[in-house]
Amino acid sequence: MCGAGCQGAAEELRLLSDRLKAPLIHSVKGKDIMPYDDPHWMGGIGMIGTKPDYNAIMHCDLLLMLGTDYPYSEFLPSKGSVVQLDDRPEVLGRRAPTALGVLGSIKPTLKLLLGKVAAKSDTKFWDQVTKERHKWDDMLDKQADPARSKDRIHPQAVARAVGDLAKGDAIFVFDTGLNTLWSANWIRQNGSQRIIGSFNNAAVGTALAQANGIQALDRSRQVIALCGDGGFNMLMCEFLTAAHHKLPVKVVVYNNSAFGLITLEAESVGLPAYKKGIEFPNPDFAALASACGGHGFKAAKPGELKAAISEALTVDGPAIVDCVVAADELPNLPHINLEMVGHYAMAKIKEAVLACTRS
Ligand SMILES: Cc1ncc(C[n+]2csc(CCOP(=O)(O)OP(=O)(O)O)c2C)c(N)n1
Ligand SMILES: [Mg+2]
Repeated sequence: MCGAGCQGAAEELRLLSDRLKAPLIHSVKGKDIMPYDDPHWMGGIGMIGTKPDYNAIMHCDLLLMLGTDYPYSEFLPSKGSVVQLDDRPEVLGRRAPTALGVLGSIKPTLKLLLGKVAAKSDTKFWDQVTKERHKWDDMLDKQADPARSKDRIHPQAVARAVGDLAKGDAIFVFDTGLNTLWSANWIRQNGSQRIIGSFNNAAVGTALAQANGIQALDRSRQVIALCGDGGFNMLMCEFLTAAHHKLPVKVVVYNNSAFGLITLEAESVGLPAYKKGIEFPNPDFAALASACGGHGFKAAKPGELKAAISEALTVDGPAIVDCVVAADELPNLPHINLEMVGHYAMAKIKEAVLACTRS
């Protein structure tokens, strides 16, 4: 399991993976280290991840945690068949009980390890995870197909279109919310692209500001901020900064007229979502872009999506693409327990009762 501490160690990771016949999985902060399509790179874990990887973590003989302080312990083994390697001593054993904690940087330590570790020949576990991974990818493909609905754009299709149309060395900046799940699960990075975000803080609204900072450091590189509408509205003034300083950032807004993740968070603990506080009207984002001195595009129907994104990516200067997306889209849950199902059902019942009693 590879985190951001594995940056620069892709070659050693591949060698170790081949030697041990061990699938490589990653935290979202480690996602950009290898191409999505590399057969070693099986995907992410947790909500930004896959069911095959959840199964792999829970059923492996040994989990090797490399340069990661992944915080969601419920997605990690609880029984201690874990060896953790990191150059931050305070993270060793912090998220999951470890059989062994090793202090060291990833690349040099993997080089030492490769000199000692014997090759395995049994590919059963590898084959199983690979097979499940291909099935999972097929499902993701279907969910992102722009032709899935005639009149509605599904947010997965937005992420996939941005990923497919971006330049080979683009930098994607993810915001926080449901949109993080769409971007992180559906963008297929190529190994040279970078992915940046407020991943530990999960600070909503910061993607565009980060994108401006990145673009100011390197004006030649394509920088794409993928924002929720709530997050964009919180810090929309940063688009003016982009226009003022001639930073050609591209902003893709997932427009669901809501703080989408908050609905899900409420329902997952059995509370009815407080729609008055969650839903909101939006400005015309394309008009806003022009008013600030940038370029504005809008996609409200599936047929408009690719053209809007591709024009925004090729236009000279900062641009916003307003993507009107289905607001009722549910993310894939790689692992569900009965308690979660119960809470969700309870929230839905409460919402139905409230809807009847209020009318
Ligand atoms: C600065 C900040 N404020 C509030 C939150 C809590 N929060 C997490 S996700 C979210 C909703 C974001 O809504 P939006 O940007 O529209 O994204 P969506 O979930 O709809 O994709 C909020 C308010 C946070 N993480 N950070
Ligand atoms: Mg939203």
